[in-house]
Amino acid sequence: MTPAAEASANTADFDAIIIGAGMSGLYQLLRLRELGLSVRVLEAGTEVGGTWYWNRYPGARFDSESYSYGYSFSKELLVEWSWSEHFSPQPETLRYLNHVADRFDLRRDIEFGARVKTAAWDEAARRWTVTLENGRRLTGRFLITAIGALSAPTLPRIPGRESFRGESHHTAEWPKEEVRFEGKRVAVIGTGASGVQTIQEVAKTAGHLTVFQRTPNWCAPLHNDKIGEAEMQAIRARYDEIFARCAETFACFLHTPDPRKTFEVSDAEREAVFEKLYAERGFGIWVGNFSDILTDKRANAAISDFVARKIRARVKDPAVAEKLIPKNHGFGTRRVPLETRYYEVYNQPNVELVDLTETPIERITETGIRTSARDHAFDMIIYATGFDALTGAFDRIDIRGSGGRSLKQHWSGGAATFLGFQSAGFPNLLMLLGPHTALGNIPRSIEYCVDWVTGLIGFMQARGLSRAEAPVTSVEDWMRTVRESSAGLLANEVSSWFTGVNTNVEGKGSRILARYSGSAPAFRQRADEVAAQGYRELDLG
Ligand code: N01
Repeated sequence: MTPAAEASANTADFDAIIIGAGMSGLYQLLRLRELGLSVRVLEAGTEVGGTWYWNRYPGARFDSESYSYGYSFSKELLVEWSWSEHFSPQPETLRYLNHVADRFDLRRDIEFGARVKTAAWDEAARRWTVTLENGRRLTGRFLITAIGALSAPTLPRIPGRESFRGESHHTAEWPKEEVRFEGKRVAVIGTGASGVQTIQEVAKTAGHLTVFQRTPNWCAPLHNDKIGEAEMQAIRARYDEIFARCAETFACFLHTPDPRKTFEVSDAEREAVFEKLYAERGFGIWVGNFSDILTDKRANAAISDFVARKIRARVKDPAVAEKLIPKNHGFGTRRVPLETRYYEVYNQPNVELVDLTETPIERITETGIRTSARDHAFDMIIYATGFDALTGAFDRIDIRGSGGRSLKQHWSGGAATFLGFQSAGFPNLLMLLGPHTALGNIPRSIEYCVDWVTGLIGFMQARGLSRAEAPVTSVEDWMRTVRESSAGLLANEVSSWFTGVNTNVEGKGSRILARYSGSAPAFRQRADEVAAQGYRELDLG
């Protein structure tokens, strides 16, 4: 046999290849099996779980309510599973996803330790050829990416990083073995949602913890609590109501915005609303607040001032409190980390805050971190430095569409998609949580996207169609909606992954239209219309 013939004989062929066995990949597998398709899921990790497999850093947990976060598609699953906390810790969520994989017998179609390196569209065969890092090849009619929006971890570009002789871990690549902090001098770089959760946990046992903060974030209390059996029973009885609520809210959380504007009420009433939200569980203070806090500067200043006062009240040293209060962006214009005694950590004698705007990091040394002020010695450095969000996981696979066009190249000035599901020039590539899909409470978005993709494939199957591509006109149309829905948001003026900025990634230093900021119901309405009209906005053949 010629090498080419041999390669082709060894190439397993499927109706659909799914990349990733996280929450999206698992549910997509289940739905495509129902259509009778042959499916192979390729998972880089050694277990199911995706985000909840990789992010095992200390203190990792949901910050949307557990019972609004789990899958809703199976009544049996809802009945048999108990959440032990209002905001489930990572080990429990990983157990849950393993339970789902077992319950629906999903593992037999999942290949673990299978990291996808390249994917190329073959127009003549109307198939994708996928190559793994180990050299194996597979082909599939459809290629479905279930690779997550926040799954490509990034390390800071600080000189000397490789020279550090102690332990170092990125939060999203945390080891499976237990990592202990007792008696150790630990550094955490980064104060986003991952950093905040890590810091408040590590501070409990570390000999000394130094937090390196470049930009403080506006954090609000999580108010987590245990869920007893009786309370879980009551939650089970309300599942229909819970998911119906998630389906109607802006970002699929349980909290609905107050329809009033910030200054429509008296000063006393406004203060009382803020106090109530600050004392309540979850994201209410962000997404259940007065309707104009994210668009009106004066309204935003009011809630920012309220949270700043809380920080000052909770942090004993006024100079430290001031460093923890954001000065270059308002409350909610970046992702709000939810915290549990985070600010009190800075009252502990074993915790120190280094403000990198005053004393930037110059380099990592063999023994620790050198700032412009001095050398800090460490046994461990934790990088809570985030992700190449939204497009990073795509960029890490060499994806080639029609005529060998590279997706990374195609998106180099910013991604362009039709509803986040497809990009022009990449037939039969279907993206779950692709750029410009509605995000919010992620599993709610996942279930919708998987159902939509399943609907499209079922539609094509029933009509003997084998090729689907979003034409440029449809992409342009959706991108117009994306632009319009983002107009007037204060978040547009702030650098964060919301606006596509990651200073650790070449070419991602400036703000772009990185995500869809309209409501989830509006997104679903648009995508439902596309389906109801027979996917006329796609080129099907
Ligand atoms: O990442 P981030 P994350 N030198 O990008 C700093 C989701 N999530 O992993 O702000 C010094 O928010 C960076 O500083 P700056 C959630 O959607 C969910 O924390 O760029 N510092 C920032 O402080 C979240 O939004 C959950 O100035 C550097 C931090 O690192 C998203 O994931 C839990 C630096 C990165 O923060 C990402 O959160 C956790 C450098 N060179 C995460 N480079 C839950 O649902 C970066 N930083 C519970």
